Amino acid sequence: MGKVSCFLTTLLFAASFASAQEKPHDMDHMQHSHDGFMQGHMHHAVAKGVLLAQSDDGQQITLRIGPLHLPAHTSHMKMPQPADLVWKVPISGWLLAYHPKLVDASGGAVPGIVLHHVAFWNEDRPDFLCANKEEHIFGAGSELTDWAEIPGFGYRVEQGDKIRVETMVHNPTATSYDAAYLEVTIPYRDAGGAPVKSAYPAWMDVTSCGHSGYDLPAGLSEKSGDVIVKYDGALLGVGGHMHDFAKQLTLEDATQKAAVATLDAKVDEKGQLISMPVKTFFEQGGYKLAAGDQLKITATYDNTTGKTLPDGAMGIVVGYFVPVDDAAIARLRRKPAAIAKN
Ligand SMILES: [Cu+2]
Repeated sequence: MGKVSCFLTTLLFAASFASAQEKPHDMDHMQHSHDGFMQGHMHHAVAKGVLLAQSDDGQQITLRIGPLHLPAHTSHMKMPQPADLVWKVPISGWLLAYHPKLVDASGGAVPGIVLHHVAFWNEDRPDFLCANKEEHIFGAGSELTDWAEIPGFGYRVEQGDKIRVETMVHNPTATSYDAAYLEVTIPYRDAGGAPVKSAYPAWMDVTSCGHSGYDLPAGLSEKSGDVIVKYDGALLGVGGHMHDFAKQLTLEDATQKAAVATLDAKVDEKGQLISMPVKTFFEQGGYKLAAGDQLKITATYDNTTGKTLPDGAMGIVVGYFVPVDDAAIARLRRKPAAIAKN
């Protein structure tokens, strides 16, 4: 099992219109199963001495997580894992992008493959679609997905917001890394500067608001879930997250009886996921959703292994949502520790 966190495809569409030079590879790699999304069920030994440091040059904040001691040929289950760390956001304003990389103690490159996943959760805010979850604002796996800036939009933070940083590492390579660091550079716009519009990550899951992973039966299978949008607004675009043997992910507005997006998975001859497409609505001013609309998400797989793959599937449509009335979502706060952690 497992490699990558369920991260956003958001950047996928961000990349597709914000930065034409984005490597296609950055925009697809979602094939790995993972335990990162709501990982309540994993129990790893804890790696000692892993700290989160930050620097701020006035335009961007760089977070540095480490040192990570990564012996060769070590699975994520055998590898001691960093405890969740908390990043206290030092500014009020908007986070504009997330650029992850891995380095060694002297700044040399460390291959992304040793990152199983990293996920950022805003502990102070609920997900606007699933209030039982924290707001999931960034994620990446071994592809070190770069979340490009969407010009004119950002994720609003208040000084002191606590972002929980969940990191899982492993090392399938033959090289040991003694002291690796995960760095995430986050350009931001200070609240005192020219404002940008707030966009919120929207995770629309075939398990509705439950745990994202589910058992994948042999052969053709289809799973659907739904979620109610409580706010008028628009989706800027959507991408998808599935695992191996994926065929298709669809998003419908069941209330409006409209197909929002159909995302056909690209797999290789063995069924390994190569990529999921991205559909943008940004150019037309976004795909409009109305408060009360029921969104239906459906994932189709064709598991050719002949056996059930436990926790082998996910189906998540991920996008950015811009509400008509920003204040309605901006004011959402959650009580600390309402969500159990491992
Ligand atoms: Cu997944």
